[in-house]
Amino acid sequence: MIDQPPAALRWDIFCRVIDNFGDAGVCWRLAADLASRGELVRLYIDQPEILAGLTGKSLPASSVSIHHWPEDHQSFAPDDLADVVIEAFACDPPSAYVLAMSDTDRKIAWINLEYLSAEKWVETHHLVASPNPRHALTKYFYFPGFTPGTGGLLREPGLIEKLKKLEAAHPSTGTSHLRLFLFSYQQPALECWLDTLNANGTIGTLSVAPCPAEDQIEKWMKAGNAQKQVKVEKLAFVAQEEFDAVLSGYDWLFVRGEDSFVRAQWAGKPLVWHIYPQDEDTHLLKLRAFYDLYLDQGVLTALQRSIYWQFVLVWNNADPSNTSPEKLADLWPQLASIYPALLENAHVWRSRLIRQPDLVSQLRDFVSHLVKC
Ligand code: TRH
Repeated sequence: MIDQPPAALRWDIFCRVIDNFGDAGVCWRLAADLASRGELVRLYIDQPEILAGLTGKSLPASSVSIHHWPEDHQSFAPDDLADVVIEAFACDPPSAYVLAMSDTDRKIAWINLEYLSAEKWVETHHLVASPNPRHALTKYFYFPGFTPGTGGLLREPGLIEKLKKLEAAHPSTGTSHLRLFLFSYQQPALECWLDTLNANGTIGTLSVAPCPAEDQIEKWMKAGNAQKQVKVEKLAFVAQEEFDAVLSGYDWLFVRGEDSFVRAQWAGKPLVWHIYPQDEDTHLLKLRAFYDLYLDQGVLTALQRSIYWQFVLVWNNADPSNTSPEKLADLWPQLASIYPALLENAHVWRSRLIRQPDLVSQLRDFVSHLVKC
């Protein structure tokens, strides 16, 4: 007997943009991945204009339908509701939508897709049920993550094959000509790092994606810092599906937020993460938790791990009294000199991630039980 593919489900993804590109970027990647597996996806977003740069011009007709966040007065009939409702980052679907969910007999799976973190507690909170205080509805926390007890990472079908082709097309130039990619927030240590690159006789290219660091670099250059060996170039913003090809052309990836940080891991290159700053420095716990895992692949020595971690701390202005930007003058040459080990570490880490089921496979599996029961 031939196995029938599971019937497509209708998915509604709700996204509110807090800032930058990450909220829309994660939701778009999820939506496109689901659609590529035959699911029917609607993406409700409060700032659809942000998607223009991410989706590029050619949105395939088969894929995702994009809708403005529903107006307050909009009501929903049972047929308007999806089989699976994803609220991204606890954004709360419109109350009329929730009311309609509570009024129907249909089994609708309601998921809160949370932020990515490597912290240990994520494993115990993943898939925990959260009963609604007002309606007979249950929402489930879904935590992406790096370990088997979590919801995994977005990794669309065909990504690994695509990366292999990209790697063959952009072989590393070794350490003689550094190719550096930068996509960061306002970066207090940037000027010191640029000085260090120049003073150090590093030869290479620093390519800067559209981000606040561009203005800083411009000011630094206007202040009489001629480009010496390291040539600085500005990159245009590319559509999300072209972003992996951009990353694959570099040896070092200085990335930020959530989605570019994950893509840098798939690219398998040493990455310096500029984490999104949070109140009360909670982001530093996330930063530590990730690098604790990432650096512990049995590849790097204790000294190499320490150099990497110190560099990351300064890059994130983690403890301004202790991590002054000037430290980069010492740390960068040390970090650059261990590049081959860092590259191997990045490869081993990626292989480990690939062995785990991806986020969409796990999510589909989980919701398939909820919509049936
Ligand atoms: O833009 P980010 O900083 O996003 C965020 C937000 O600040 C958000 O509020 C916060 O919750 C989250 O981080 C953790 O960084 P991120 O996540 O890397 O998103 C950038 C997106 O832009 C990502 O999907 C990749 C995409 N991108 C392109 O598609 N093309 C490009 O040329 C570039 C530079 C990025």
